[in-house]
Amino acid sequence: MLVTGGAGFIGANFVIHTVERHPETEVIVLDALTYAGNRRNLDAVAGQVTFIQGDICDSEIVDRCVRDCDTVVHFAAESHVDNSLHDPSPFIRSNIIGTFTILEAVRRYERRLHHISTDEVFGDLPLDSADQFTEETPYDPSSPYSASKASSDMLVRAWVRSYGVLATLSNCANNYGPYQHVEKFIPRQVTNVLTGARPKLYGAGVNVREWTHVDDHNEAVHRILADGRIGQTYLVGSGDERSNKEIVELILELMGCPVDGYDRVDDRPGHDLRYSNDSTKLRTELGWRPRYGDFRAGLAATIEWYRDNEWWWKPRKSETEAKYQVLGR
Ligand code: NAD
Ligand code: TDX
Repeated sequence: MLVTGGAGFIGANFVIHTVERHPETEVIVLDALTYAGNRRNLDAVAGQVTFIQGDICDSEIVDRCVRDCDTVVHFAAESHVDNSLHDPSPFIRSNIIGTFTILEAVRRYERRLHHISTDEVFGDLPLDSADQFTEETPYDPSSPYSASKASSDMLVRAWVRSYGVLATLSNCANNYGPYQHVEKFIPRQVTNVLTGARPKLYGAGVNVREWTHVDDHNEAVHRILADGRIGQTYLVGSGDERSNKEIVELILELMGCPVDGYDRVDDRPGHDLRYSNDSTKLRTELGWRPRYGDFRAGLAATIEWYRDNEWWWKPRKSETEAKYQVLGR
């Protein structure tokens, strides 16, 4: 199995999960080690996977890797909305050209592909409504990041239909868990508290996200690889929706701080209001259920992970906050 982006947050957790629960699978990781990738995310499986540092836009490397595997699980992407608003170009390159390069190799060698995507391709939902995204919701991306992911999904669908590529797709909402980069919402606030800084809430903090533990997302990917129907899209989501304000207050409470100890900063331009996935298809067709039903407990464990692994996040904290200072957030 070739795992692109296997040194990033979700990809590394996927590789660890795969080595632990599917030891018969031989894993090759292809990752460019951008600012978001970290070889040490794979320390737990050192010696058990093959690591290749390379760019998914490099057709020679991709060709060699795809030729040597049966299945490709494609996580590699530029993944942070704020970065895409500041400079969209790496998003166009890695997310669109990179996915095109993977698709051409998969087509050439007739390999099975699973493409990892996001619910952000659907745009957003009204606040305080019961609406949900489904597999049939029309695409309506808001940010350069989500537009580039929507483009990559469209390429995968076209390659399935026109060339018979054996691909499935999944679109998950926000993930949390260990090894998530400190630029993202939950790790940023937790490491702010750990470094004596105040959490930063965009705007009024009313925006709502659906939070899924990274291991639940990865279990869904394994179910789709095992029994998913070719050409199909599966939405992944825990059903646990929370406003950003609620999350910041919960982090502060769990870390023993006053719950109003945060700053309000400028809002993100084009900020999506609410995400919520209807994952009925994944649940009924493939029997998936989230194991991390208790968000509070999952968040507490994630906070503990960041407390115990300062060596992992500390070297990236100041450069990340310097980027936010440029953005005024
Ligand atoms: P991440 O930024 O933590 O990791 C991305 C990885 O891809 C890094 O290791 C990076 O080095 C690698 N990469 C980037 N560009 C590359 C290139 N051109 N060639 C090779 N490697 C490259 O991202 P993540 O949060 O783990 O997200 C993984 C995937 O899941 C992405 O496709 C993202 O769109 C999707 N997704 C993320 C979330 C979330 O909440 N984080 C939710 C739904 C979907
Ligand atoms: O400091 C912050 N303060 C804040 O209020 C940060 C970094 C974020 N926010 C808000 C913005 C969002 O409403 O928190 C929410 C979550 O922000 P992000 O962690 O940047 O995630 P989001 O933009 O929702 O996108 C995430 O989920 C879908 C991932 O980063 C994407 O890769 C995934 O596709």
